[in-house]
Amino acid sequence: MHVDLYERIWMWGATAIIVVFLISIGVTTFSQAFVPPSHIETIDPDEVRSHSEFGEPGVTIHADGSATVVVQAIMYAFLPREIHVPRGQPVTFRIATPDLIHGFQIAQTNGNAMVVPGYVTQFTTVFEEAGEYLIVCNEYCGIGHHNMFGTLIVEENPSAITGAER
Ligand SMILES: [Cu+2]
Repeated sequence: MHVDLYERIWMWGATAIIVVFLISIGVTTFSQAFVPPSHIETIDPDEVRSHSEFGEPGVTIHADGSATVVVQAIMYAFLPREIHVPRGQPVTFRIATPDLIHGFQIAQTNGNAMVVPGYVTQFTTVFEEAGEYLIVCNEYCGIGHHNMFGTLIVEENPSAITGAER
């Protein structure tokens, strides 16, 4: 079958672009820990506020130095409003909402997930630099959406984190 030269150039060009995209997805998946956030764990939105875990959001530091952060995303805040986590340790975020879809984006990090009613959003990341980070809701959630933010403080010294995170 005869394929015109220009046609062939376009076909090879399109194929090359697809290959580049697939490689970039693969590279970012493994080098930058881009992962799907959901672990397909469900939760009744009506029970989030009184839930044994999500009803008392906060930070738990484990014996190995890693941390688990339980967050309630509500109209229009993240609870706890200020989150303290250790630097250089795996930090697992577990987030649920009692109302509607929110975003949970930790600016200037790879922490960025959707919070969907009925599901527990979970992801794990490591913060290599101590400092203060802004957490924003990046899914429009209503009239107070622009006020929906929180603060993440990555502590150089984990012993500074003492149960005052509520
Ligand atoms: Cu929101």
